[in-house]
Amino acid sequence: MLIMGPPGAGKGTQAELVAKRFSVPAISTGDIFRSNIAARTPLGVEVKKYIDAGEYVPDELTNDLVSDRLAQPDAADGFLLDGYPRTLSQVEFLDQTLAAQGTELDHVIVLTVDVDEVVKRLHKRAVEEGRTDDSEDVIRRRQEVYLEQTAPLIAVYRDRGLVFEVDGLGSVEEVAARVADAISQPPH
Ligand code: B4P
Repeated sequence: MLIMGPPGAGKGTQAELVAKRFSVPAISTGDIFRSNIAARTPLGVEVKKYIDAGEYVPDELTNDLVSDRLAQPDAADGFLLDGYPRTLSQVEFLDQTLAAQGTELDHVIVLTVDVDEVVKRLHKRAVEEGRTDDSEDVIRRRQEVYLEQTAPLIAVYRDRGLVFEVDGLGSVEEVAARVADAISQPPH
């Protein structure tokens, strides 16, 4: 399974709930990058400049990290990818990685939330959590990058019959119920 949507749509929030409910690991590239930044690892030092500017981390770095993570034993019986893939090259890499493991994607959950709402959520998060990529300029840049590079991926997965669009407006619990309902349906 994977979960997509614009920055601030609630991917991370919902991914944790899905992971618990379906007993699979949630693999968030954003979280992995942030923990590397906090621990000042070589990867963290390398990716910080991209994240702080609202740009995507280069595909090679992101792909290597995901393939290492997917090779770990806890991902053998299923996983939820949160915020990956975000580019066409990441989609192709993921296809190859999963094919090599003899598996494939089943559900692609796309959280839909309008721009005004995501900007409101990210401003709130900026106050509460102080994330360096939640400043006004960076939020705007992240929206642009999403529209340019990630939104087109929805059509790719829709052509494969994997997309389930879920309304991301409402309480966390309301959205979680819709996500669980989508996951319980077979691919189209
Ligand atoms: P991510 O960590 O994926 O961050 P995000 O898009 O901001 O957050 P998300 O949609 O998960 O929102 P959340 O649940 O937190 O990426 C961060 C950066 O890492 C990217 O910009 C990029 O630079 C880099 N990166 C990550 N993956 C990459 C990749 N594959 N390739 C290249 N670069 C990559 O929710 C947002 C806020 O809304 C929270 O405060 C939450 O509490 C609130 N919220 C959630 N649900 C709500 C609801 N129903 N109602 C009200 N508020 C809600």
